[in-house]
Amino acid sequence: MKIQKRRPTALAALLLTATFAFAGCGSDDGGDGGSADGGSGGGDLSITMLPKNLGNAYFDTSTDGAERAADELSAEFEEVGPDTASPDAQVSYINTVAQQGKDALILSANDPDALCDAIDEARSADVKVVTFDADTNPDCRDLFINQATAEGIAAKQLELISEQIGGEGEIAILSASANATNQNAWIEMMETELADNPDYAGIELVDTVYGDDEDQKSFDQTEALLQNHPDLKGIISPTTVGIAAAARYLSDSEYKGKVALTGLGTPNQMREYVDNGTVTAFALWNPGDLGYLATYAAAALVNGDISGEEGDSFDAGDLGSFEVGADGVVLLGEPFTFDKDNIADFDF
Ligand code: RAM
Repeated sequence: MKIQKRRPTALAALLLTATFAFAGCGSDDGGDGGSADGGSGGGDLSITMLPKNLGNAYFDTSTDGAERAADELSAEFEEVGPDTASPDAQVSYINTVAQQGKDALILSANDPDALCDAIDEARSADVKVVTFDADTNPDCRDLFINQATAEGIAAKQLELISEQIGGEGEIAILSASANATNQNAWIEMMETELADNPDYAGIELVDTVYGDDEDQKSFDQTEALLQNHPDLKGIISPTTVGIAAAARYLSDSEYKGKVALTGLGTPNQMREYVDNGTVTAFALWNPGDLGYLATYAAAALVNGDISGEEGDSFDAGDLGSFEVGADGVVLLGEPFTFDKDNIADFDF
């Protein structure tokens, strides 16, 4: 079992390198994977964060945001997690949180159903459970902190690929794991939109493959896609791990600048490929804000400020006040597009 106790991120907060175009777009502290020499805070509130997997820059940034919120709330905070993004690997961490009697668990779920028994037990032991990034079934957790609407995320990626391939031709999707609730919701909406929206009549989705949020597997799947579909015009990768691996493959191949690549990436991982012309534009939200918001939501549940009912509202520090929507969902904002004109303004 891997446990990462991370230092407070007050220093990282001071090292903000730019004023960003959207709220609270903070800087990553480098995400070194953490050290075992001290958790943050030490107050009455104890919070564990469980990402899909460790070693993913996206989750390093969401954990930094969560830890910053935990510092502000004087909460005890730790990040735990598996190396592989699989539901089985997450179960033992949830069991441990229940046994430890933590106040709250914040997790990005690797499966909508498979974790629910373990989560039920944790909730019976009075642990408040907040999903962020990738949800479980709504009845299994207290709240879901959603980065942006699934419709908005799907629409943005289609808009980008359509622009990049001139509205015509074959495209493929390189996703994360086959069970990922978040990627699957976005893919389903992209499929519906491709079928229904006349603007996309010239675009054909010919394949969807899974790199499991593993760098090498995503790289190999990119190569296979290009070999299997010689007429491929573009790839959408709705995962930060997938898009970075696909960009690395394309960048050193004959397809650079010929096969378009877009999706969801972090500016720090994609910068090189935007600079060298492999990628023109991609999207994301600020994972740091997402972790920060999830932590304030967890604290509001634990403190009894909210129960998770629709219409409940709570304060989320720098990000302001948020309201719980239908099905216990709290929405962070809208996806944001990064390109060569703005990518230098971001550091995460
Ligand atoms: C990866 C993970 C995460 C997803 C981002 C876009 O880091 O799959 O769940 O939200 O990509």
